Amino acid sequence: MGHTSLDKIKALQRNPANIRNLCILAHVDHGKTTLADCLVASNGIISSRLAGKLRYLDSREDEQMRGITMKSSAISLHFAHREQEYLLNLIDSPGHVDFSSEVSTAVRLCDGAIVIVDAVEGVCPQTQVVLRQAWLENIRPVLVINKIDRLILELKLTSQEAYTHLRKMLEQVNAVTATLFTSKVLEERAEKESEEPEREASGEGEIVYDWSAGLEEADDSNLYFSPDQGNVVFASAIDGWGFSIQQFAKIYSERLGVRAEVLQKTLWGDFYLNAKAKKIMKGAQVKGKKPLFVQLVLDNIWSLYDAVVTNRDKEKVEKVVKSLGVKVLARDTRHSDPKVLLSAICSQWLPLSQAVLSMVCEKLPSPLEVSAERVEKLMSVGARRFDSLPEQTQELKEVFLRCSSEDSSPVIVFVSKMFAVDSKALPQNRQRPLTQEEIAQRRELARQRHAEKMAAENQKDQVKTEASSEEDHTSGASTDVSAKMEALAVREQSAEEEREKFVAFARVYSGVVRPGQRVFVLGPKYDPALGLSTLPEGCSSQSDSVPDTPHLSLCYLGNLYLLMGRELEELEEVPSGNVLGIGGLEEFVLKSATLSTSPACPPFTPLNFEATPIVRVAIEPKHPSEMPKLVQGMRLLNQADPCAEVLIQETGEHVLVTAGEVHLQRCLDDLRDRFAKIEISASEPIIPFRETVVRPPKVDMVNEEMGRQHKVAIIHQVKEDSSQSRSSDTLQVDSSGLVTLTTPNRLATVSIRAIPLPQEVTSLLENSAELIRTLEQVNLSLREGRELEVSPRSLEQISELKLKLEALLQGHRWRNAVDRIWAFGPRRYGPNILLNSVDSYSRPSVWQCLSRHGDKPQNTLRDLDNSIVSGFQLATLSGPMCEEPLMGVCFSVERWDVQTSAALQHRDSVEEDSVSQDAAGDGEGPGETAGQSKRRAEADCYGPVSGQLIAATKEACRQAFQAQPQRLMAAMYTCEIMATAEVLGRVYGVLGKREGRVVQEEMKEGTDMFIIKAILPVAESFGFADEIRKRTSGLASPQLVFSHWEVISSDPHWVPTTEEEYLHFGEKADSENQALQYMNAVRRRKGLYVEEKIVEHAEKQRTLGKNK
Ligand SMILES: Nc1nc2c(ncn2[C@@H]2O[C@H](COP(=O)(O)OP(=O)(O)OP(=O)(O)O)[C@@H](O)[C@H]2O)c(=O)[nH]1
Ligand SMILES: [Mg+2]
Repeated sequence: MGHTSLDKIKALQRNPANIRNLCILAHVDHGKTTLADCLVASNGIISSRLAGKLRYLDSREDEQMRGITMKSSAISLHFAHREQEYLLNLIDSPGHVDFSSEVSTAVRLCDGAIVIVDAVEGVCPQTQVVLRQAWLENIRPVLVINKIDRLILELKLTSQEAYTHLRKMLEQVNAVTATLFTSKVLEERAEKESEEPEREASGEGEIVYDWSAGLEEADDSNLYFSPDQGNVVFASAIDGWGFSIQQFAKIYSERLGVRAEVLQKTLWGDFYLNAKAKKIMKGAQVKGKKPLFVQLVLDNIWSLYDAVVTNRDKEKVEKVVKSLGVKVLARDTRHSDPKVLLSAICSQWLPLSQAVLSMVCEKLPSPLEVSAERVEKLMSVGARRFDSLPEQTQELKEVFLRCSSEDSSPVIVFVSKMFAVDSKALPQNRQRPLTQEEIAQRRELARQRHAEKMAAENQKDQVKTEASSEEDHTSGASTDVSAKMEALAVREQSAEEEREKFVAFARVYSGVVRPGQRVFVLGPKYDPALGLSTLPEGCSSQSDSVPDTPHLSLCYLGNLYLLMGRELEELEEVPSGNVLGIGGLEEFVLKSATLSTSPACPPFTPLNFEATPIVRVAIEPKHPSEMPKLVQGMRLLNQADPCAEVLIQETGEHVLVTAGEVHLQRCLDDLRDRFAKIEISASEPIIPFRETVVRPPKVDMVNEEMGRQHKVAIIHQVKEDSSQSRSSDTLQVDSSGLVTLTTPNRLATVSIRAIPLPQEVTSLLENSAELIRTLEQVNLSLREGRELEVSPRSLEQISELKLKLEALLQGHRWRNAVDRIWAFGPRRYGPNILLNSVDSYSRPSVWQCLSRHGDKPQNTLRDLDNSIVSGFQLATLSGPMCEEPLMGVCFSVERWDVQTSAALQHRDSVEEDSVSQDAAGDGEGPGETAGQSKRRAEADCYGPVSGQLIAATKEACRQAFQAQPQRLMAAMYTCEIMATAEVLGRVYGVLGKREGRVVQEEMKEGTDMFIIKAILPVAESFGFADEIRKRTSGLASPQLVFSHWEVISSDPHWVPTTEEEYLHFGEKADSENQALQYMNAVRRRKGLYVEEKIVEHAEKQRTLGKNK
């Protein structure tokens, strides 16, 4: 516990004004955990000598081995500042992209963040991501520029150069914030405008749009990082020092006799000291003077490093030590590593924890200062408007803002993740030091036991002498057995205890939580309006009987814990505004949840996850009999990791989906060592693909124009065979690719054509998935006759999406296409479109929510409309190439004839009656022709029409898809690699070998580093990071982030058809066809038929057919 007692922390927890909940965010390796070490050391939890080396919060073995953090962990620290005592709940987060979901879980529980930037590397991709995450959650950041020592020792910059470098870097960081801010202001402006459309419409004359309107009024001054604002600290965490401008302002105000406030404003910036006039003047750069920052701050540090590390000048060191007034131990001075002496001096002169923690206390908000905006955002799930929530719910906002911990306030708790702890590590199971009384008791017990034993032995001796030796032998064996049994029982019990226990990582937003309290668990779909109307008035989780309500369940809180890094301390109660651990929730909470005593509380908005889980592997136990253990283990893993997904596929495979290779490795280790405790084997990563169609190419594989070549005879044969097999009596495919299919009962016919979507449209749809989902929800509720309150912002976005689609779908073929969109798929929000091109059918548009209230759509849905949509959903979910989802395909329904089903069913049922009556007679109904009855009999044996239509639509889509040139799409990663010039060539080599391509290469200013941005197929990425690291001796280490899907240009169904192609590729075309290899690999994995030699529907053959 260090030198702060548990009682003190408990007392501090009661005063929210002096609590700071904060997390440390940064790109990987910028020094988060090292900084956390320094802060932890300031509380005496670890020795300050070990700070920076221990990485105390990286408690897992693999974290220590790899040197990266993999999970976020919290620790509570005490800090006294300006006669006030503060409680800091600090969360260290990982920087590796694979674990960015852990960052989301940390950010949600905090009010502020320390963002760290490496002084050499500057703003990196994850820096931008974390700044955005902080922004999206409305938490306030402060900046620490770390690793200043690298500027001195590695880059060997002069203090003046370093100042220029730092200024540029600060600009970069602020540029990221500026982009976020601008987009928000513009968004707000758009919202305001859409709320007052009438006023604008009635305005006279033209409306002149001023694009910057709103930007000028909005106050952004406290948003940016600036040393004179006091929200920037310059540091070297490894050497244990850090400072803010204030500290130097204070030091120099005494020495120079200038007011501290003046120095505070001028120490950073273009100011210099005019020694003659004894004045601080502006314009250092123009006049070629040393800026104050260089002269008064950096020069001191530079000379210290120079004396201690570079020159190891003993005399100078002594002088410096004396002038700084610090004490240095003799053994530090003599130490062979100059860094020891350096940190001994620095940690007294400019202690890092002091600088950072005072900045945190002054600049970061307390739980009392949560902004109203943030509360509304947390409480309004999805597209709902805050003011459309029930009144009782809106009243809770007040409670939030007060952060009240009175007993009368409702309890509101958010659990952002569940983490597993060894049950031995829980405080109630931990061995603690014994009190005097207990020791005495134990001694007494031991004495008694000893006495009994002695007595028993005496007895035994007597028996022994009396009984025969044989008997004695058996009795000895029986005691042996019973001892064994006992041991077994004990072992079982301990195995039970050894089980992983889950602790919820949570924060109290209102009220006081206590162990054993009964609270509601609000599911993500819980609707407070519905809950309040079904539950009796005044019902709370304490009420005796709570009627069943959807998405609402009750649970009892288990033990409460104070999170202290590797340790937990038990607490009796936790008031509002604190971060805590809650036990006993594993049955009720999967990954995250909102808990409350009031049914009016809405579930909080889901966490923003930046990472897309993309790497999947199938997992099997080494011994098949251990399957149940594996299933159980995977269930635990799923709960313990915010981002990992566990699925069971239709094939029965257990699949684990993770964010990347490193994450995968960690999940597998966890499964093996903690959750399943069995040997497991994981398959090769399963690589996702997408299937799509493209426009017929104009040139063939040897770049000859199509249709001019000498065709080779045998191929015709194949072509004809295949075309024959494709048409039957219910299926027709015409030369333009229009597929007409009749249901087996011949009552319905659909004609469908597959058209490739322009690439921009596909990516637009893909990026708008969330929005399309909202749109679907709105449409669904409209269809059911309910009105869903949608926030104007969502409506705005929807109409924006529509406009964008209209702009992208231009040309004859796409006329009115956007209005004719029938559905999106798969899963109703995917990147494929079902288009209504049936002339005789105008159906309500998917955009109907955009039309003003009042003018209800005139068109109504035709019967069985839904079957067509379902068929389309099924077809897009798995394509004909290798049963992977489709992407970027538009299915245009051009004909849809169906006998009006209502009439049909009616007639059917009437006829059925008459038939059953007639059955006893001559068999055929009176007015019924033979043909009709036959048809009806057929209709009966094929089942309901809706089902048939679904199947027919699905099949028609698949056939239409196959009538076009088909392509596979591969998932692509982007990566940014930082490498020095010497290893650049090797990086390129590795990229080239793995089919990666470089999209950008630039030199990082002021360093000899190159930044390479490259794109790499996921399929080729396994082991990439390791290979790069090995080939460059650890100098370059890339992080892979999923970027987009890309069409693989080669046709998997391609075979040579012309002489030139024969010459070039050989008869069987068995030279490399990447797409075919990928496709066959997937088919083989899925147990589908793999056709290795004979090719059926090659695009070249069809083209030939057309030109014949
Ligand atoms: N030169 C120098 N190295 C530092 C400094 N701070 C940290 N490091 C080194 O940078 C490396 C990464 O430090 P960590 O604290 O583990 O970085 P992190 O941000 O926690 O990394 P992740 O948790 O994996 O994202 C370690 O080798 C540290 O020794 C510093 O101020 N100067
Ligand atoms: Mg770390």
